[in-house]
Amino acid sequence: MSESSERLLVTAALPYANGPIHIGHLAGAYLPADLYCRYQRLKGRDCVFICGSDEMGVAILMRALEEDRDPEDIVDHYHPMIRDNFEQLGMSFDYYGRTTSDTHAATSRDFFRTLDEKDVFKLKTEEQLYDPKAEMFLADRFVVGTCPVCGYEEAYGDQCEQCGSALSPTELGDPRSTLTDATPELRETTHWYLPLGDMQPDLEEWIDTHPEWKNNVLGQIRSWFNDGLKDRAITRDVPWGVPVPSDVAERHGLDAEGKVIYVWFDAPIGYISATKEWAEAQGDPDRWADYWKDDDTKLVHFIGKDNIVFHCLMFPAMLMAHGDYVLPDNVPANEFLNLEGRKLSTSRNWAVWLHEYLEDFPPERKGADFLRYALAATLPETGDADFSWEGFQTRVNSELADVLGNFVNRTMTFATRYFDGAVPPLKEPSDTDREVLDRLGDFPERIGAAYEDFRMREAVFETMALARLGNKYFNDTEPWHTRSDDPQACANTIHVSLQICASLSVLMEPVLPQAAQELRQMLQLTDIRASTPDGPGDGRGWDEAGSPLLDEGHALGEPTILFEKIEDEIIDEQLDQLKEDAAMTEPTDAVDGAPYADLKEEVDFEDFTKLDLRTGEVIEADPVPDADKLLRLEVDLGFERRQVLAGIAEQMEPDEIIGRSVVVVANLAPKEMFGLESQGMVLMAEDREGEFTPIEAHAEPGAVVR
Ligand code: B3M
Ligand code: ZN
Repeated sequence: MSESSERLLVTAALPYANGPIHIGHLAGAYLPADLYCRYQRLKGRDCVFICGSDEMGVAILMRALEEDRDPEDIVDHYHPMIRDNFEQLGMSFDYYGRTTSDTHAATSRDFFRTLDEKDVFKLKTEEQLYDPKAEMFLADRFVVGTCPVCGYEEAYGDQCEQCGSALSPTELGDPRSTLTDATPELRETTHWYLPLGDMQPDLEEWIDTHPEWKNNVLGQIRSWFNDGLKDRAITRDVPWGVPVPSDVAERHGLDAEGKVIYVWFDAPIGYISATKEWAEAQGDPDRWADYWKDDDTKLVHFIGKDNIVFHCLMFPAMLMAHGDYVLPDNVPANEFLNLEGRKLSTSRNWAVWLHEYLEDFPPERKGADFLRYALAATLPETGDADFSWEGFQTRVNSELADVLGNFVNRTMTFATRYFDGAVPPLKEPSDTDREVLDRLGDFPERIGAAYEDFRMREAVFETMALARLGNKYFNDTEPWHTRSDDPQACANTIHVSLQICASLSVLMEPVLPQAAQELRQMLQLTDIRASTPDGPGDGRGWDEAGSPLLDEGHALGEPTILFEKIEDEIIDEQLDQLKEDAAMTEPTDAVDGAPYADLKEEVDFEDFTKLDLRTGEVIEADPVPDADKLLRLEVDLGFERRQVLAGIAEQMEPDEIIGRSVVVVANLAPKEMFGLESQGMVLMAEDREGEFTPIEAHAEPGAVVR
């Protein structure tokens, strides 16, 4: 961001209030956003950090139906839980709202009305499936039936889990309502569409002005553009959501009854409504508009990669069409976090849930700092990353305790024991002393540049580098020797080390806010600007932390142990618990008990010889936009190349399959999925846990398999 900007408005994706939050959520959006905001506040910038619960939409309704509760009960249960967990982990939101608020309903409906009056939307009338028993239309996941592509009988209305094809509910054979099991009937219904297709040129032009965005983000956007944006329905016939305004429906001679605004239309508007509520709470109700309507605002959305299309294309399209609002300046989306080498999964309960983590590692024992640090050091910024309990322990013990904690502790202990707990004077500093103070001066800018650029891992690494520098300096100057040989040299070492501690207490605050406070307490360092919205906005801050912050003779407080190490048993317990919970949730995980697939009917030899199996080498592999499960493979069969779509994207990275020698069904009728033709099939072994392994041929491409 440019230095000249007057104000920053930072948002983190609004989590669905339909379940607890896990570390994957934290690493995707919330922690990087919080690091960024705390840094900006320490810089003295006007930075407002907005978040809240996403409480509308089908995700909430599905959960309510599963648990046989009202949607209101679901969100009333999870909203406070999520909000409190965030607070315990130190997320420094200026405001945490919820999309069931009156302000939100009014703001979304006004936005919808404005766009309707500007004739931005298209209206389309189509036949959709209707459940006569439940008396409602069956959107997306409320209907199952037979997949027209692969014949799988439990395909959902929006997607077949077996072959990954994107479907629409009316394409299913033998459709059934998941609500009542009734056979749905076709009924006509009219919906509002956002014509993203028509808006593509404007969006492309705008995206072109942001070559500085992260590669993973621009890559996804380009692939959406290449496929051509499609119009998106932005209303639904479901009984939970922000109601379509009746006057808007009447304008078109329609009845708004039963129609709600699609959750991905209202949720991003939630950022605006939460900013309004924040301004209201500040006693300055109009102030929200400064952040949304003044060009001197930089709007930054922190999200996980699954939300890119909504924040980089759909919401900006809405904002452009409206005309009164600023567009995002950056959308630094993160990739996914894995856990112990496996994909995090809510349904398989393969996750570290924040509410459970906080019980075992409570904030009072710096559980928040531990997790913030361990995650920040491994954020999935450029590709997927892995969290492991052993890695967590190493970060805490070998980095926080052994490097940072140790440096602070030896410095404080020396100052207390040998210098009466006061900052000794610096006199005739040696070259080493001077050089270290010089180098200290570079840290704020170096760490800051990484934060500005959304390279959070690097910022954390550079912060730790200051503690390492401190330790090395302490070792090199050997104050335990100079204490008797050369008392002034010893005083100089402790003086300089204390200055490094003081600077660290500011520079480490974004990632370690608890330890930073405790360290300042030890140093009795006051007059420091807060990194949170509630603390003092004036005082010394980030830039001042490059120069000595403590005066000679300044009285220090009592030394304390900054970080307690984590014992092996604690880590083993976490691992056992994780595996136990997953096994309980997914009994088939225990392979011993999992059923073997039934044998199919007998075929004769002639039938078998009809299959033409060939070996091939995978030359290219890339994700298929919109299809979470599919990889597009380019396979060399020796005599020709084939494009094959394989439903393995959730199990394998493209890199893992490129270069492998595989077996291809070469005479399978081609079929189209997601606008791409699949010209064959790559054979995979599926084990009882549902894991795929490619059948490897180790023969030259084109060899006949029989
Ligand atoms: N609730 C999806 C999610 O939690 C959605 C984000 C809304 S951000 C405006 O990933
Ligand atoms: Zn299918």
